[in-house]
Amino acid sequence: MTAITELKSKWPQALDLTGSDKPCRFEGELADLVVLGSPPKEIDGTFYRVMCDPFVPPDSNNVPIDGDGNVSAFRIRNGQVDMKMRYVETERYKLEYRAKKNLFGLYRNPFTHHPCVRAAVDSTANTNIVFWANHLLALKEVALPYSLDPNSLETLRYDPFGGQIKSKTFTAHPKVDPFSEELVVFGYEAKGLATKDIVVYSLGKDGKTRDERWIESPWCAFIHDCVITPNWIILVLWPFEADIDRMKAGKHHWAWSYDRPATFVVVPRRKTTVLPNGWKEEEHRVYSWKNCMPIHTAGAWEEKDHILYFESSRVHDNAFPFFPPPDGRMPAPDTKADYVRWEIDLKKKTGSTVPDPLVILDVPSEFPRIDERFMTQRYDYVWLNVFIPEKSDGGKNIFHGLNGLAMHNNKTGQTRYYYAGDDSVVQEPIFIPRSKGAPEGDGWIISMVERRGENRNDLVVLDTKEFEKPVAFIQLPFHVKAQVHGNWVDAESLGTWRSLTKEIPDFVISGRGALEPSI
Ligand code: V55
Ligand code: FE
Repeated sequence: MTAITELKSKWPQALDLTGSDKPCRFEGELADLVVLGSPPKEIDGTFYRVMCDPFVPPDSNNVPIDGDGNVSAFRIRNGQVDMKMRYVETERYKLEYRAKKNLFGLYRNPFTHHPCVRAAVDSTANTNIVFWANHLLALKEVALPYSLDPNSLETLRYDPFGGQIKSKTFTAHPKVDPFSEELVVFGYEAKGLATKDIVVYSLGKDGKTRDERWIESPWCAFIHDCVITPNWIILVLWPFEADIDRMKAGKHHWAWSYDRPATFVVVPRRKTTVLPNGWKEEEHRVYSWKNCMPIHTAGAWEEKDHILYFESSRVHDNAFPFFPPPDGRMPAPDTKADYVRWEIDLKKKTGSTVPDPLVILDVPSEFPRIDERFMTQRYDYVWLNVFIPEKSDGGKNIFHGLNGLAMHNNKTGQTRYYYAGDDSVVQEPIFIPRSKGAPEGDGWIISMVERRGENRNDLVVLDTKEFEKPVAFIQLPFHVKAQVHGNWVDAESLGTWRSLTKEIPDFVISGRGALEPSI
């Protein structure tokens, strides 16, 4: 008999395509999922998430962040949950779906793509799902957004803001300012591949752009996330460099540089921003620390008119070893990671170094999220995906073993943990307020949990009042890949209620059942 291990598929046996990261590629829907416990009746809305899920076997030299965006939606209402999954039908996905093989080579390197697809948009739309100005945006920082139908998840169009956006790129981490009711956006490599052009602007609720500002980046850096305060946007530059010649040689877009510091570019959000200390209206300022990777931000605030604070996760080395430095050096396997608070004094000259950040949580942590009704203001609560070492199922490294969630109170310094169980890993925590006017942090956290042993997932619901003990598990009968990011959209924002799953229209009962009236 032929053993199953003797037969090979056309999928590369890469680390990011096996085990927990094996392709999902599923599209479909499930009405009324099995739930353990009960999702609170007050929860009414949809959780959208996206995973990086290559539809075709990727180029074996490609990196784990370049798979097609596969979106899941979970509609929670009256304690009952429907789900739907569908790929974002990007130009790239449609071309490769038809060809049934990869036509795009390496991440963000058009020189490695098949010549007949070079004119196509090279976005996988795989990083974030954000609802703004009545568009459900599927985002990838290398290009402009795709918009999706929030109920059918059908892909509607590329560039839904109708050509107002002059940049070629749009961050996957735009930030909503709930006070000014703006979506604050940036794009880098904004005028094309490996350019130093950055654009910053806001989108009103009407979907119109305003306060557009173009600046030059200190170098062509990887700029994944940002934070906002009422007056400033801070861009977080990772120590990678892009290089056209390297791309032309068929190699990666990015190489880590041990000579570059993590760098923060502070840009005034508006022309009317009051600028401290002789700062000219058209200026931006650049501050840096040491070589490290502050991956994702939580939030930021202003103090005393000239001090900015923001918090982020921090890995003390290259967290993307698939983009090594030119000499190929790999990060130490015991690389430290933590969650920190940075301080930027705007009275300090551009080019200066910021002090060592304050360590808020000395555990490997990622995906920090806050109660985003307070974005731009000082907050007390932050939720993070963490590695609880004493509970770990056998020393998995920090990039593959985030086995719990933390809820940290910045005011009291107290941290509460939710541990997902042996053999389980947890994904980004998303906050849902208990009601519109609920105090900061009062509500629920939802997070996708992977049950490795059972090869399936649960969506966990935690009450922030009793964080250790879930109130519900929403059970998936199959395995989904880890999400990159997700967001909650309440029912009111989505407008007229429509079902996420199929509906059974009214019909006339045939009367042909066993107990029909003629008996
Ligand atoms: C990240 C993820 C991306 C990407 C750039 O986590 C940065 C960071 C999933 O795609 O394109
Ligand atoms: Fe991200």
